[in-house]
Amino acid sequence: MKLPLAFLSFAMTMIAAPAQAQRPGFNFDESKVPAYELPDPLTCQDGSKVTTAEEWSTKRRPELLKLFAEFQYGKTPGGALPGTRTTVRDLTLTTLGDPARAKEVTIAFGDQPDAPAMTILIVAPRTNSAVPCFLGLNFKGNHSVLADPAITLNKNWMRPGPKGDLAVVNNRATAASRGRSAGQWQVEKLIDRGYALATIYYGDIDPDFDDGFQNGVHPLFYKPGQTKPAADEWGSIGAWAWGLSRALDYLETDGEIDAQRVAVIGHSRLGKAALWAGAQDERFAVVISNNSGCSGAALSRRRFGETWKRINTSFPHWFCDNALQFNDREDDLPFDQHELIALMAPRPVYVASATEDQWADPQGEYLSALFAGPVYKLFGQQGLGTDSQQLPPADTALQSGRIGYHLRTGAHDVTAYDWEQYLNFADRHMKSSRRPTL
Ligand code: GTR
Repeated sequence: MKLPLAFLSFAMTMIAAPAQAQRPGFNFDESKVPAYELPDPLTCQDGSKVTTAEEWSTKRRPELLKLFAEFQYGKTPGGALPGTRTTVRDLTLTTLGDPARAKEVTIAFGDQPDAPAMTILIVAPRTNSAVPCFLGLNFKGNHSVLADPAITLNKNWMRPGPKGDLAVVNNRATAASRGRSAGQWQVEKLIDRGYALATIYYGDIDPDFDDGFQNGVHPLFYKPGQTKPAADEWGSIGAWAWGLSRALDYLETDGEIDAQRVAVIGHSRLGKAALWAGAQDERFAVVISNNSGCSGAALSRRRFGETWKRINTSFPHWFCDNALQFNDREDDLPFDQHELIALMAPRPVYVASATEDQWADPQGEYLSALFAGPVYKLFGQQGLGTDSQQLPPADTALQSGRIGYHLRTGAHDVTAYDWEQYLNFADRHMKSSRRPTL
């Protein structure tokens, strides 16, 4: 699939990058996107062509998964750990009123007293039947998702906010952070529409800083004598994705949640984690990437906004060490991110961008969604429902097929508008039907 130089310059005139998005040394000019050739999702490494859904599922899909693991996110060394301890604490929320019930489920990974533990906050509509659920990691603690005093204030290490912000002091959350991210989660709206929310502070699984993988869940998997992941083993995104699958293990045992109808969702770096979780774990019925950008939904070869080298330099712990080999060598990558989107097929997947989020390359996110389409077609499913390489107008959701997309007006964020689209998409694909059959 060869894309001519600057074929999209017309499209980008519609969403000129705002000044604050420009970072020196990075390209925000569509006319300067280099010519590039994308790998074909339907051509195997041995050159053979995939022509059936079965060939995709048995040959090409495993091959691609392996490549993404080996050269980007790192291999996940294991599944559920033996000796996991689960404790459930019911909560009485005073902020949402009677329509909701809530609990905190703490899963300690191992029987050591200091074993890493993640707490899933579950808020669900009060009904007699199991409900569909959105599962996502949060940035600031479960207590930030809803300003309700019943929710435990997270005590784990946390990245600081902007200077002077008292929500996080000395890398610990304070009471000022309660409800801080409520706008990004829209819990009331979810409950109203009949969905549960299950959410986990991502730092419970692996704190988001480069410590050579001494904390978080990585050490639990070290072989005797091993002190850090091997060059092809998981970084933090791999660990966060693993945590999402462990949360789904729990949801499968929770009679209040319909585990056949769980949408995994994430924003930004956690959008990257949601995509990697959805790619590896086909139990996720729907996968949603909100502004995931570089190493998430955006095509790496476009080198628009954040680049492969930049992300591996700023956040080396997110990826495996092998990823460094491709710094400034995007054209040599054995995959591109449209193939990550294709790994969800035939399950519904949604990619969302924002006009001011040029760092995340909305055009590259859109093209990934578009170019995953041929794999959906193999399954007799429609992808985006258009062949146009031009970004759709802002605030117009494409939802006719199994790949959804919208470009929201505004900044790098998750807003009520985004949730409205995700809920519509979930209604279409999860509300009345069970997980689409593979
Ligand atoms: C940025 C990073 C992006 C995105 C974002 C976030 O600094 O460059 O790739 O992941 O962080 O997660 O907030």
